[in-house]
Amino acid sequence: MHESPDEHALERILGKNEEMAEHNSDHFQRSKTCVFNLMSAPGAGKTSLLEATLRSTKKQFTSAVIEGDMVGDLDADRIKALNVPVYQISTGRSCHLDAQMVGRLLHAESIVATQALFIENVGNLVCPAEFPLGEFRRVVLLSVTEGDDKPIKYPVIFRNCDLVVFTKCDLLEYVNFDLSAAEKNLKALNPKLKTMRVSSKTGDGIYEWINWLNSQMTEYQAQLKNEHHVHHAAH
Ligand SMILES: Nc1nc2c(ncn2[C@@H]2O[C@H](COP(=O)(O)OP(=O)(O)O)[C@@H](O)[C@H]2O)c(=O)[nH]1
Ligand SMILES: [Mg+2]
Repeated sequence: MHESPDEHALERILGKNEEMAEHNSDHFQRSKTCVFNLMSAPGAGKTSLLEATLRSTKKQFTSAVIEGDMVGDLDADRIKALNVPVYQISTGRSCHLDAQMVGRLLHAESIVATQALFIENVGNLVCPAEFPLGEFRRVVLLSVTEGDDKPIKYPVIFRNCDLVVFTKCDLLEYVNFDLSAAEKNLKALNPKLKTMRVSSKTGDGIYEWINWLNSQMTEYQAQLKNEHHVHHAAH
């Protein structure tokens, strides 16, 4: 069977993105910046989780944020209100961030200086999955209002991530979301995948999430020290 020209073009674009992502990753390693790429469907609670995280971790580590959105800077304003450095990327018609867009910010003062960099990707469960940005860890949020079948419908993003955070768990009693079925579906895709349950509204699970962030940052620094390069587990 012949591949269509479109498939060749897509392969080229993805290959170029991989190269750029490697380049970004090298820069982040030099400045010892531990990068988390947060992905989800629109409205799953990425900005809310970031707000809860930034409020609770001010004394633990320094943070900066990149906000990816097709248009507007509403989320960036929410982060700015917490006095955390934030950089907006408007993707226009593109439904995901790519490594080149992130690459333009590699020398930004607060990105070079920060210990943790959170990248809020464009809300979408399809396209961001194929475009690594140079991150150390990839996190996918799945809100309990979306349905426990989403890992089956969007396998690529859930297979290629390090952690799935079930969000809005305060709403569990109002929705038909079978957490153990969702976990089973995720383990079928990736047996090593870690999951956790949070509510940014009540604060439940936030402590465990922040512990996970701290453990990943410690691992990142240890890898940099011992091996002079880091492993991107999920890609
Ligand atoms: N009940 C509840 N609502 C939440 C929670 N987290 C976010 N939301 C709401 O969900 C909507 C989308 O949240 P947002 O953080 O903007 O999602 P994003 O588009 O993924 O960044 C907002 O109305 C939030 O108030 C939560 O833990 N519980
Ligand atoms: Mg948001």
